[in-house]
Amino acid sequence: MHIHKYEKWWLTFGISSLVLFLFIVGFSAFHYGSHPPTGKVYIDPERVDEIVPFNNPGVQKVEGKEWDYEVVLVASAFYYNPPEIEVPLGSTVKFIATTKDVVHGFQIVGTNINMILEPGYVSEYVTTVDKSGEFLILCNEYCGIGHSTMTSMLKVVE
Ligand SMILES: [Cu+2]
Repeated sequence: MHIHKYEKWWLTFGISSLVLFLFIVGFSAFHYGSHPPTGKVYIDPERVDEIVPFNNPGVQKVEGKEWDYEVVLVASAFYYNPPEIEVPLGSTVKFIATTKDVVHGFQIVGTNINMILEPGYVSEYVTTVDKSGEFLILCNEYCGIGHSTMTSMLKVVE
């Protein structure tokens, strides 16, 4: 069978890009641990305000867990509750977040913390805060007319 040389180049290009993309997906999943929401916890998005722990959003000190603080966060168009988070430097923090309406993002600018919040799912992330200062939290999933104003602030204090 004869294959034209341009056809060969095109096949080589196609197959190489596929292999490259699969490698990038695999590398970010296994090396950086990026993955979709756990899928372990489901929640009725219409009843978020009544369901523990989302009935009481905010920062809570916890004992006997692998982390020191839990930050419970509810996103809805177009704000985060709580609007401001304060945690001490060096503490291990677990973010537990969900959304009441549409898909929102949760990105802490200047860090690699970046979660997608989907209605009906709970997104979680555990991290140790080792830099003090104020970090902007913003929504990076287009969610409607007020999307650009949807922000919160993480304060890491000494
Ligand atoms: Cu948004």
